[in-house]
Amino acid sequence: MLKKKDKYVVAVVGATGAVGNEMIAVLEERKFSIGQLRLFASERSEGKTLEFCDKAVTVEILGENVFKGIDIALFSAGAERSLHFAPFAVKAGCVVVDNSSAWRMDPNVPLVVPEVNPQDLKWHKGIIANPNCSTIQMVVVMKPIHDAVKIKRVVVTTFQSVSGTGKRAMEELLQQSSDMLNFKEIKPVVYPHQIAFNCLPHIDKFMEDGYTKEEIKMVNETKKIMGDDSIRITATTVRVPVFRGHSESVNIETEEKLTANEARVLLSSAPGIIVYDAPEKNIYPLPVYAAGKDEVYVGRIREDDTVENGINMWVVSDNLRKGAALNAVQIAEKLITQIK
Ligand code: NAP
Ligand code: 3JN
Repeated sequence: MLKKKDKYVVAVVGATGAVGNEMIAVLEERKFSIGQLRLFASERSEGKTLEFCDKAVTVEILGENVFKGIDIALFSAGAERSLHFAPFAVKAGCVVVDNSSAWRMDPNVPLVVPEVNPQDLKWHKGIIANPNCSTIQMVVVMKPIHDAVKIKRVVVTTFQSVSGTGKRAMEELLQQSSDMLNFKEIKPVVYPHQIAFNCLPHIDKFMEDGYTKEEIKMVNETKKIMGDDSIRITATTVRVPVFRGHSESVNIETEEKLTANEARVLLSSAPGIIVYDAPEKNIYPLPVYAAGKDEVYVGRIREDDTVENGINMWVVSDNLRKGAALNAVQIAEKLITQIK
């Protein structure tokens, strides 16, 4: 179990990846009380160094016996690695904050967004799961609305950037964009189709019922985090040629009426949210402005009069920060403040 210390030994597993890189940056920026930072990746990264607080830290190869002496491990090396290695970390006395889908729906593992369900951290047994990026930015906005007027149903469509797929996908968008502009042939590798100048209604694999796994994740994770199985949710997830920042069109039906103005006031005072909503001045959230920021941006708030109590909004956040690295570091920060 985690003990109160002045400084902690923290590990980033998957340190060389898009999320891992961001975790290192967020730990530094937020001055997390770190005595030693350990970085892990695959054999491919052996000998590499990454910078943390102006010092080069050597990347180590992940293994079952590496966790002795580590207090907190932030995992982002994929679900397979999390499933296999997290139990070894816990056995060595480490608390794992896992960014993958491996443990999210395990009833013994809390799935936490600090603005929404920090109370769930109290019952962790060594592993805490970080939700999917698209779920995180949506539940941050749903929480104050649910508390005020109870949400009955949500219809969400996402517009997800390529950084959600990782480093290779970012390189693919760059390469294809350049090839297109130079009249060269496009060769899709990471995605099944061209991503430059295109939209793909396909994130993660297709399930038997025609939904994608990403869509199912959004539905199941939202109910678990909100602690309410009665909320009905349907999702369509789309990959768009944006480097960083996921956008979502969210339609919410509530038990009681919430006007657009009331929603603006309510969301403005909620933690982690910035209401950016003045369409008459062309002011609405955009991924290019949300990139690199910590908050969830909400705009285009309008009433939906096709149902008794409905509201539409446009929600944008940096998927690598609040959607992944920042949320994981915030969980770790909350954990250490809760140690008695
Ligand atoms: P990425 O850029 O492809 O990076 C993958 C990382 O995992 C690299 O550091 C890689 O190390 C490491 N890795 C791969 N295989 C490994 C192995 N056998 N042993 C040790 N390390 C290994 O991917 P990413 O975008 O950072 O995403 C990483 C994971 O984070 C995803 O698979 C997903 O589970 C999770 N994720 C979560 C969210 C979210 O919504 N919360 C968003 C994105 C990603 P090498 O460089 O040595 O190959
Ligand atoms: O595609 C996105 O925008 C988010 C991707 C998340 C992701 C990518 C690969 C594997 C996940 C995730 O967090 O759900 C996973 C996974 O762990 O299953």
